[in-house]
Amino acid sequence: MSTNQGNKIVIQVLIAIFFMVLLVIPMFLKKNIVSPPHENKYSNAKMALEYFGFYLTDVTEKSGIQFIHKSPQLDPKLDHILPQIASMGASVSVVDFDNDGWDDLYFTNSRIGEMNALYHNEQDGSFKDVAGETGIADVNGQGSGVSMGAIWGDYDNDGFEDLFVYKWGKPELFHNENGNGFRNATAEAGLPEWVNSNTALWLDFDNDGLLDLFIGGYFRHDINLWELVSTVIMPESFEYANNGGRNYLFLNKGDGVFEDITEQAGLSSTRWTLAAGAGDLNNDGFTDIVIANDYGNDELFINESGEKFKEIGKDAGIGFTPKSGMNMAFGDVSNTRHQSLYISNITEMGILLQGNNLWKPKGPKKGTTFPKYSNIARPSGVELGGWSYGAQFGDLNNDGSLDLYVANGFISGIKGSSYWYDYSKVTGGNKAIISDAVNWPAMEGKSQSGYQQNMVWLNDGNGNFLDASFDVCNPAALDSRSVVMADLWNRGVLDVVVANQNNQPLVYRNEVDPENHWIAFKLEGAESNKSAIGAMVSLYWNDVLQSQIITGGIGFCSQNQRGIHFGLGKNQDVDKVEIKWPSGRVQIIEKPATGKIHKVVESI
Ligand SMILES: [Ca+2]
Ligand SMILES: [Ca+2]
Ligand SMILES: [Ca+2]
Ligand SMILES: [Ca+2]
Repeated sequence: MSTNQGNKIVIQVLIAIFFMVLLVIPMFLKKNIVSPPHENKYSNAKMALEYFGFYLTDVTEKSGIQFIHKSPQLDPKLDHILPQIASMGASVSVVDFDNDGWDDLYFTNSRIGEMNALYHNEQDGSFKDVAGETGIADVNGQGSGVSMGAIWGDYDNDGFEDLFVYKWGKPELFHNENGNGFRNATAEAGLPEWVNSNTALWLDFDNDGLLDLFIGGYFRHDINLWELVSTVIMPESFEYANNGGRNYLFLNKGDGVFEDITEQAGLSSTRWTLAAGAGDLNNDGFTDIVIANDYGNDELFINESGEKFKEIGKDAGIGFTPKSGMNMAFGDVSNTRHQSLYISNITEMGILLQGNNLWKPKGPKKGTTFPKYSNIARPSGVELGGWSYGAQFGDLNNDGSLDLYVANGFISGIKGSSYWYDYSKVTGGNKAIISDAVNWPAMEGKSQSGYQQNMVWLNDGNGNFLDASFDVCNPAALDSRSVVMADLWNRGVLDVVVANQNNQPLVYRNEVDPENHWIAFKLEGAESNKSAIGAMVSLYWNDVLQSQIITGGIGFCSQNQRGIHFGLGKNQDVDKVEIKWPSGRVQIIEKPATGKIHKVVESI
């Protein structure tokens, strides 16, 4: 190596360090970070059952789910950073599309010409792909963009769950024809021609019994990633980018038509939205929307009487400290009736320590009607993920407290390589440099936060979480994206399904200590929307109270089972369940029997 070359390398390293420092300045730095202990203490099922009350078995092969996600191939002008741009799209959503009482799974694919899959639950542990025959496989056609995720909701209240597929491309709505197939209802729905979206939600924001539709934008809506007019498509900043795709709120008119009411509803925002959740967070009977944004601040839109929304992220505490928000999960983590919010971000030891956020509400701030949140991720033990995407709460061991599964891993490229140093060259640039893709250093097959394990965090009952990732399963180290929990075989336990970028999904069958009891509810609205999306279910037992909200999409590009599952620990008796329907009705069932799934229709 010549002296010249040596100097050049030293300068490059110094520049890299300089930009790295710039990158982390607005982020949350912490001292003495210790990696989570990953000792394989209880490596067998018996021990896991004894110490943690459950274990997860990988049953992907047995399930017959052979779906393989393929990431987008885009305009050749993006080839040098394609793995980075094309890093999303592996998604999974849970639906019982044929109302046979068994949850089915829908996976999205993200390459032109590749098929999405609808796996029908055959009830014997296996699943069968019926997407082709039902008409919802072929949605990634030339010129129409590719799928990023899907949500299910019964928008016409005919008793069958309908499908909305959000894409980098043409959004598509499919009407469920009595569980026998799907009719493409996009043309009459009045949806936009093109949205580059990574999240959407079904929600009834005005409580009229008709599900409305929220779509979050990532890239600007006027960008066709296959036919770029310009390479100036990237965020203008890593911390305060406001040049992402616009968000949309569509009012369901009841006749299959959706009206764009974004502006009058106060939801105009052009941040880089990656995840969103909807639920009544301030207990006024109206569904609020909370949004996780990449390259900037997260947002909380409080619903003002079903007429419009007011963004109060900063006042509520969650709208500070710009990070890389990639997930939104709701969980009553300390059984206080209030939903905490879990937003995933990026943690790369020694480089970027944003940490994931667990926002816990502390009751209304003085003079306001909305909660004030504080981030308790660190004391709760759920701060340090990796390059985290999807995360979901659910009581995995039925002990009465919500646990957390987090998917990690960005790009697993050449082993031992790292794009982080190259990355720092652009992250320190000015607006003009950052926003033009041509300035981003070529990836050349390198890894960036690749080969990361997913995490399973167990709630100890006080809202403190223990890392049991290596104890309760063989944790995946794929580039995992979306995660769902569902009782796939109606056994009273939550199974876990993970969608992986450029890979097969993982299906985990959960085996839970049979001494831990449970109860579950499947709701059907009458005056409220039939899917009961937005309903809050509060369960009272043994001086404990836990609330859960039925969501129309939650996590990262995912949707959990529609039913609500509660673990009860050793308690066999429940005092009551209180259901607050979106219509405003409160329905109470005294002493419901445990160990069963209750079907509850809204009583009017
Ligand atoms: Ca089914
Ligand atoms: Ca329907
Ligand atoms: Ca509505
Ligand atoms: Ca638990």
